[in-house]
Amino acid sequence: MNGDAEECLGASCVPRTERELDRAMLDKTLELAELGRPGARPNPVVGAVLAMPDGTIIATGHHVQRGAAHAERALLEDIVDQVPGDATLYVSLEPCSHHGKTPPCTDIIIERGVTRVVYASGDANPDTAGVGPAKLAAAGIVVERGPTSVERRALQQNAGFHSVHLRGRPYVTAKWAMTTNGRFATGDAERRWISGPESREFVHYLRAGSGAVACGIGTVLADDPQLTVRGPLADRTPVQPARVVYDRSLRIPLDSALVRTAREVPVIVVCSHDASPEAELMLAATGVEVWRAPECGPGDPCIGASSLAMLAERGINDVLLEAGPTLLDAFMEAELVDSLYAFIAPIDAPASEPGLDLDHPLVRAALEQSAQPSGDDAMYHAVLQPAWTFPGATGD
Ligand code: AOF
Ligand code: ZN
Repeated sequence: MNGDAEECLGASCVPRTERELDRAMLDKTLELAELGRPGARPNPVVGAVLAMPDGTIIATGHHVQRGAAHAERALLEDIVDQVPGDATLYVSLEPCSHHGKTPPCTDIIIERGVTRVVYASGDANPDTAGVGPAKLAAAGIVVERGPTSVERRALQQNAGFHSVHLRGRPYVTAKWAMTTNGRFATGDAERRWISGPESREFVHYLRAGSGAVACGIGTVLADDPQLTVRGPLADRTPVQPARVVYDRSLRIPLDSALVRTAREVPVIVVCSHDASPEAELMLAATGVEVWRAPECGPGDPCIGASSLAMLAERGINDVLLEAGPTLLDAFMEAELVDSLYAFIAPIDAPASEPGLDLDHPLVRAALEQSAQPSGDDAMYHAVLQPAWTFPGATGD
């Protein structure tokens, strides 16, 4: 058995056709939820559908932006009359029951006379977890959770949100581009980029959905990156991701692009507990936040769990790790890579260039997946730590 809705044995069980409708409608809520990316960050992306038993969709909604109406409320506020008695409200996340920046969704669901609610995954936020469904059920509403396979996809859709609540740290996605022989540099002064324009545009989409983009000091010294969302997505990204640099001994240059723009988009530099106080003062004067990792001493890459917990405390659910081979390897060794995107360009580079061996566990994890074309590159995506495996996740 795959864990999905059980075989229909008793008189009270839901007929297969109805379950298929539930699955299709929940799939639709997951699609709608994606429209909220990147605006909803750091809130979860959520979609909602109101449908009749014959599959007719009456209304849809999604959570557009933090502080704006939740998906269910956005949908129900658009409906002038009472909801038809036999309609079902489908939501990709359990309806909330708490007062946050917006009022509880349970209130409007009850007010509008909804009789059945089906949701895809639970909400890990302790302010509301489990309370909404109980409140709706107490009001006489039929409340069901969807099939496990949809639930797992819904959890993965908000992996960072669930990660922060259930593991106390952000979800870490490693991204890198390499040549067919695993090199991270072309060795060709004429060719700056390894991956093509389509891949680089996709990386801006990944950045926009992340609360922070991180790299190591080696990348800053070699490439002087900005790590911001640029291009067409920039206007749709209400809050740029923070930039995080793992820089044990505070070598980051004061004239680097990151430091120069630290007052526009936050820069957090993670260093060892004994890094130079003078360097810290100079960086602080430019608006950079220097964070001393308590467990990080000489020779350590300072990537320990405490620095990730610090990012979670700052409302960062997802970290996109755009690091070179050394830091990527350290994260992998520490079992801190949750998912990855690898872009492989159809070129070779001299073996003397830095890179990862093709049998490195990260590269192997990527190459085990089937490739998707991304312009001339091949894109590999692997999930190493699915959100439904987090302790306490509803889909485990
Ligand atoms: C829902 N539907 O569409 C979303 C939910 O500050 P607030 O009021 O926006 O509340 C944010 C919390 O509400 C968030 O942490 C999560 O627990 C839940 N998000 N819930 O019923 C939605 N976005
Ligand atoms: Zn809500």
